[in-house]
Amino acid sequence: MKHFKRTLITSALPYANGPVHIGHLAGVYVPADIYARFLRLNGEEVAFIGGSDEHGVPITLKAKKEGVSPQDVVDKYHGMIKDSFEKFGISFDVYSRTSSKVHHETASEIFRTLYDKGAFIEQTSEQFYDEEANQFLADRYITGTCPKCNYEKAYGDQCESCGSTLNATDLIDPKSVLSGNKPLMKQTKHWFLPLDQYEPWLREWILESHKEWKPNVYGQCKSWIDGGLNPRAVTRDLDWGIPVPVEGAESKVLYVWFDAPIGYISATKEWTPDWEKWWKDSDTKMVHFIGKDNIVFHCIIFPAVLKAEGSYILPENVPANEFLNLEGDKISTSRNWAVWLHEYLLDFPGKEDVLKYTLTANAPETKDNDFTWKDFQTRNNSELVAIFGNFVNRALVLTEKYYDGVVPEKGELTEYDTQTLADIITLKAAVTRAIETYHFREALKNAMDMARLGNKYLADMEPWKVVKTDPERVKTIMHTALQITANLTIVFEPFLPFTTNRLRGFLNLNPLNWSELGRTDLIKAGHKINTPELLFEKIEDDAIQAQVDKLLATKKTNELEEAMTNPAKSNIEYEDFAKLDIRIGTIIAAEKVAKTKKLLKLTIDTGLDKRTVVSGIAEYFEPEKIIGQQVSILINLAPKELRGIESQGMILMAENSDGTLEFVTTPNKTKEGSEVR
Ligand code: B3M
Ligand code: ZN
Repeated sequence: MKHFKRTLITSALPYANGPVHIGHLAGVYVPADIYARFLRLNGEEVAFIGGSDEHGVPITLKAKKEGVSPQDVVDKYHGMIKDSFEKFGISFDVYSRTSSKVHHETASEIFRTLYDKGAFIEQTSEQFYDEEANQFLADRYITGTCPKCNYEKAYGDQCESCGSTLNATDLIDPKSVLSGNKPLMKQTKHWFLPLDQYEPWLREWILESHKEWKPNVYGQCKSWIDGGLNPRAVTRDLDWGIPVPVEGAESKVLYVWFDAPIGYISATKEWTPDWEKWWKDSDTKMVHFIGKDNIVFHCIIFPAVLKAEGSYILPENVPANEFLNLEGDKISTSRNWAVWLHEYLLDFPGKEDVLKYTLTANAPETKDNDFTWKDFQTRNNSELVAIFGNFVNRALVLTEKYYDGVVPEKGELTEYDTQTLADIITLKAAVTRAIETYHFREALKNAMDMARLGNKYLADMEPWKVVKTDPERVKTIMHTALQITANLTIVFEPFLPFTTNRLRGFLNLNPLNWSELGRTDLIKAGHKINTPELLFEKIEDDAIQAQVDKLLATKKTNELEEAMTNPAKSNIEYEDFAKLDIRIGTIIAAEKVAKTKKLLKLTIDTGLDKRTVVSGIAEYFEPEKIIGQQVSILINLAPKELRGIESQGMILMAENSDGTLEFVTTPNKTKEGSEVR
């Protein structure tokens, strides 16, 4: 393996169109932060880069919706995001933003270099255009029906219901988000990066030379490459973004995914005048931390840009994570289905590390994972409090009690003592290997095993009993327990930096390096420790219930909104309405249709006849309970056979937002056969 002189860590730039949530932390920032802190503890030269992605259509749409300028939107959220990251202790060396001057210049320059080299192809194509708004429509400005699943609110680039990637021209019945009109097709010129030309190189660079990449990342790259790469437009017709620095490109901007990764470079420039050694020296190891939806941009498109430019290094690894779900549902900013970091900070002050612990212990490293508040509580109460906290507390309190807080001299070690101390070194090796290979979950588990080791050591040694019979032996036990405690301040430093800082305060110790992890003389006899406090506290049921209730309320609101926004159907003529023959009838018999969940076979007195109707209401009504119920029945609907029964008509039902059903009828009893019109 090549040895690098320094490591450049980038973390995906979150869109400044909303606050950040636990999915962001779990997928990108927590693992990146662990990695950065670990390398720094090892004395390595590290640059940890972050920033806000302030371009792109979601931001312009948000601005439109709120009636403010895009700059207002990004100013607001950039501030919020930066603040949340700071409070969670994400240790960026620089956190920048893509609306900065340096970034505009850097991205323009790179575009211009590629343009001058002839790296782009110019193509005129037909794009959707909104005549009323007088502008071309980006994919996100077009909605319509998904051709794959019939979801009616799919976007021009993606269907959020079935997850398919779409082209705006695939949508059935496309509409402009701006005016609601059907958009026209109009010609426009754009610049494309001919990714197809990079295919042989990408095949070699990724598929041959980076077989060590995570299977989810390697697999996605392989399927993109095997599927055939197409030229990709790197400019857009839009009025928010970086102007295309070419004549004849008025009212065009760089595609957000062209400029955003360049944001890593711009941020480095803002951080240090010596930025080139980070980006152009093959002794720098570059690692991109991202979520799985960003893989193609970081493994294929951005590397192709860097390769075309010619003077930049390429990523050494891209340890992308899968997604974190929340209580069984996909996290969604627009549906407010998320745990927002700024809200967590208010609800659980001082518990930043607890969330980070839970998110790492349950990180979506190899598959999508679920965050539940119950699991959060269990991780805190049964792991942090019951194991880590309990051990540390015992070690410190007993030292205080027996020796007034002065570390005792050790005597001769037993085999058990020696083995315990040796286990620390074994665990150190395991944590190190896991972090170096981006297995942060496993690394944390091994770190926790060190706390378990301490907890078990004290439980087995029972100094509180031995003190009565052999006080000399207790000195050795406590001396050993304190060495384990001191080692915990190192091994947890990458994961729980606020906690290790407090623990060092209790122990009256200075920060130590990773190389010192495993030593058995970190804390010397005669050293005075401080009066201990609790390292973690229990989280009670009511605090958890409050969070669950908050999510339930969100769910209710969403369902209601969806029901309200059920769009009206288009107008019809009175003649069409008059064709419906709706009467009041009474249910006189009802039974379940065998082998179905939803169907009831009803006999209805319509005033004209008694007829059979098969109705999909069995999930909501028991057959016995609806005898005598009056209904509205459409009697001239063409008969239809359902499960071998001929259904003659249809009864009308109203659907509540939660999917439950109500009969549509009159407030007073009405004679069967009365017409509804
Ligand atoms: N803003 C997309 C995202 O948040 C995008 C990442 C840019 S990284 C250069 O998923
Ligand atoms: Zn769909």
